Amino acid sequence: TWKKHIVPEKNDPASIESDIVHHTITTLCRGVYNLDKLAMYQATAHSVRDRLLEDWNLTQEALHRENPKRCYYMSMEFLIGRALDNALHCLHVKKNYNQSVDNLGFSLEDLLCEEKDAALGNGGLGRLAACYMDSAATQDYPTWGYGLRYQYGIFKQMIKDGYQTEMPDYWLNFDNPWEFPRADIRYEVRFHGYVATKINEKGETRMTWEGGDKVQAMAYDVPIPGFDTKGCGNIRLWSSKPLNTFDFDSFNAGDYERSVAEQTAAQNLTSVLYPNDNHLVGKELRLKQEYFFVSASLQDIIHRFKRAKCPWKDFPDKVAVQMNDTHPTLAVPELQRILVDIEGLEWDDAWDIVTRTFAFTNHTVLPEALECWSVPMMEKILPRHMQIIYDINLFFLQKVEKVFVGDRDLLKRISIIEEGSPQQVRMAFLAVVGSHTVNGVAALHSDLIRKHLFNDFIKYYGPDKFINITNGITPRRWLYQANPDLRDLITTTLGSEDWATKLDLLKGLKKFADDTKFQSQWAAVKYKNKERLAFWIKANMGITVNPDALFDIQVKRIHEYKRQYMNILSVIYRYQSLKKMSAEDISQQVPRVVIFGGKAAPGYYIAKLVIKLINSAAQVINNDKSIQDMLKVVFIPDYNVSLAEIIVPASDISQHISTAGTEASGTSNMKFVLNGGLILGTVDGANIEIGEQIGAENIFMFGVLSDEVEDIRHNQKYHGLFMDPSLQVVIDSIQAGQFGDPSIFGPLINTLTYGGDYYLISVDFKSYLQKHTEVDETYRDKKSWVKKSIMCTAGMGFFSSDRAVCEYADKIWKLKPFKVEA
Ligand code: 26Q
Repeated sequence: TWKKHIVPEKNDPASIESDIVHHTITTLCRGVYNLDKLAMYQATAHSVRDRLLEDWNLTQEALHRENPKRCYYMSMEFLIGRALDNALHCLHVKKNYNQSVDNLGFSLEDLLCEEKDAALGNGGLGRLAACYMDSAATQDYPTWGYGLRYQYGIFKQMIKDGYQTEMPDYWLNFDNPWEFPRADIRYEVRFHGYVATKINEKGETRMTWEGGDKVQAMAYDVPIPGFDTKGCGNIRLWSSKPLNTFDFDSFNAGDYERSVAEQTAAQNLTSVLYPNDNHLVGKELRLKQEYFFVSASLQDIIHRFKRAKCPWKDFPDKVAVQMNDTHPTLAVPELQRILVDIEGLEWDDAWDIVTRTFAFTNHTVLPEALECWSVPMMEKILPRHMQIIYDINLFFLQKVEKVFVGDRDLLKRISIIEEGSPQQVRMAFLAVVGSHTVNGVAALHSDLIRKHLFNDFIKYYGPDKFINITNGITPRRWLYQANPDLRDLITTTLGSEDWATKLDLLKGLKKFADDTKFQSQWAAVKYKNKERLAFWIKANMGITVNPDALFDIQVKRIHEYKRQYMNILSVIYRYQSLKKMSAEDISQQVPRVVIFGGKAAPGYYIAKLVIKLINSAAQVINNDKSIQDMLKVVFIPDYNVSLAEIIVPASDISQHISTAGTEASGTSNMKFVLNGGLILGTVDGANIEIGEQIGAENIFMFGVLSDEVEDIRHNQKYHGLFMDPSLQVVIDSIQAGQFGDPSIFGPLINTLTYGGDYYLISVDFKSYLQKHTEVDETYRDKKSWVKKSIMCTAGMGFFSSDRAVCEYADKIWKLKPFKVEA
C-alpha cells in the first residue's frame, strides 16, 4: 500500500502532464523557461518509467515469493534500440501522452527521436535476443536476460568520400532513464592466478583457484515491458568496476600510478562491444569479457537459488540457462568449478547438474565465426577452467571410445581440444557436451548442422539432442509500432488488436486479398511508408527518390556471404541496359530505387570496399540525366534499429541473397514480409520457410541449392572458374574506370577471379538477373502485386517470436508462464 503514494495511477492527459512537469523540476532540476527537446524527452521518459516500475516490482516480488522455475537467457548482445515508444505502446498510454506532450508545446514523435538507441549488439543475434525478451515478457514467462553493459555499443558509421568511417557510440553520455543501477548487487570476478590443492571440511582434497587479479561486476537492470500484461521482464547487464580495495603493496612501493592504472584497466573490461558479426577475433580482452559475464551471472543465479534452500540436485528444476551461441560457453566449466571446487560436490553429480541446466543455440555454420580459443591464452587467464575443460574432454572421449572402440579418427574429430600449435578449445563442442539440447535457428540450418558441424555428436548422442527452433520477430516493434497505418488498417479489418499477441490471426486478412477497396487501402499505406522513407532520404542525404518507383532494399551487416556485392553488380548491369535503350524505351521501364544499408566490421577490408563501390556507382548513376530517373542508388549511413523501423515498412522488394547454406536464418526477411514487402531471395535460411508459409507464388527465389554448393566449389577449383558473360561486362566497365579509379576496386574484383569466387556470385548471376526481370514485370500489374503483398503479411503468423519463445519454453526450458495479477 505504501507504493500508492509514489506510483502514478492516473493516465489521463492532465495527470500525465503534471507528472512530466514534476520530473522536469525534480529529476532534471530545470524550469520551463529553458526546456529543450532533450530535456523534455528525459522528463517524459521518467514519467513513463514510473508507470513501468509498479509492474516490474510486482513481477519480481511475486517471482521471489513463489519461486517458480526460471530461465536465464545469456547473451553477449542485446540490440534493443529505443525504449520510450515501445513502453508507451505496451502500457497503452501513447494517445494520452501525445496529447499531454502537445499541451506542453512539443511533439511526441519529435521527442522519441531524441532517445539514443541501446545498440549493444552487432546484428541478427543481438536483435533476436531483444525480440525474445519482448516475447517472454509479453507471455509472462519467468525469463531474465543476462548481458554486458558496454559503454560503447556498435560504432556509428559515417560515409566519407564513399568510404565507411567509424565513430564511437558513447550512448550513456546523458542519463539513461531505462536502466537501474543496483549498487548493492556486486560480485568479484578473478583472472589469472594459480591452482592449488586444499583439504575441505569433509576431509577431501579439492582444487582451489587462488591469487591473480580481481574485478568487480555491478548490476544494472533494464526493465522489459510486456504488451498487454502486468508482467514486466528484466535484462540484467554487468558493468566492470575497480575493486574498492587498494593495492597497498604498490602503494607502499611508491607506485601509486600503477595501482590507479590497474584499477582503470579493470573498469575498461566492459567498455566496448566487439564490432565483429559472424567473425571471431581471438583477442584476450574478448575472452575476459566472456568470462566476466559468465562468472557474474552465475554468481547471481546461484545466490538466488540458495535463498530457497533447495538441495543442489534440484538446481536444474529451478534454473534453465540458454546460451546464445558459444559466447557464454565458459558458463559450463564455471558451474562445474563452483560445484566441485567450492560446493564440494563429486565430479559426476556436478556434471549431471551442469548438463541438465544448459542448452545451446547455434547461429552459424561459417568456419570463420566458430569460436576457438588458444589453450595457452586460456591457461594464462583461466588456469583452473583449462584443467576442467581437459577433464570434461577426457571423460567425454572415454565414453565415446567405449561405443566406438578404436576409432581414433572419430576421437580426434570430436575432441573439444583441437590439436595443432597452439592447441585450441573448440567452444561449440564444449557447448554441445555441456548442454542437454542444441538447436539451430531455421529448418535448413538445423539440418546442415546435424549433417556437418555436429554430425559426429549425433553418432554418439543420437539425433534427439539436436532440434530446430525457427527464429521469430516481435510483431509489437516490427509492425504495431513501426507501421502505425498498417496496424490500424489490420485492426479495423480484423475487428480487434488481438493479432498483436496472436499473430496467426493475420490469416484473417486472406479473405480480403481480392477486395478492391481493401487493396487500395493497403496500397495507400505502403505508398505513405515509402513517402516517409523518401522524406528521410531527402532530409538526411539530399537525394530525391520517387515513391512511385519500386523500392528495392537490402539492409543488413555487410559481409561477403550476404552478397551485397552481387546486388551492386546487378545494379550496374541494369544501368548499362538502360544506357543502351532509346529514350522512348527508357520511359517504359519500371523505375527503381535501390537502397543499401549496413555496417562493415572495421577490420573487414573487402566488405568496406563493397560500401565504396556502392557509393561510387550511386554517384555516377544518380547524376546521369539520360536514364530519366529510372534508377537511383542510395546507401543509407549508420543503419540501426530505429532506422530499420522507418526502412522496413517501405519496401516493395527486400533482398536476402546469401549463398545457399550460409545464412543460418535471417530475421529481417521476416520483418519485411510482415510489413507487406515481397522477398527476392536465395533458397537459404528462413527464406525457405517463409515461402512455405506465404505460398511459392508470393516470393521470388533463385540460385543454386545448398546441397549443390560443395560440388560446384570443388569443380571450379579443379576445372576452372565459370564466368557469367553479363557479369564479365559489368566487371569490364568497373575496370575501365566508369565508376572512378579502378585500381581501388582491384582487390574486390579479384575475389571473383583469382580468389575463386567462393560465394558463387558468377554461378548465381544469371538466375538473379532473370528474377529481377520477373520482379519488374510483376510490379507492372499493380493489382496482382498488392494481392501478393497482402498474402505476405497474412501468412506471417508463424514467424512471431511469441511462437519461437513458446517452443523454447516447451521443448527446452520446461517452463510455464507465471502470471502476475494486478
Ligand atoms: C565471436 C567471438 C569474438 C568476437 C565476436 C564474435 C561474434 C559476434 C557476433 C560471432 C558472431 C556474432 C553474430 C552472429 C550472428 O548475428 N548470427 C546471426 O544470427 C541470426 C539470429 O539467429 C541469424 O538470423 C543469422 O542468420 C545469423 O547470421
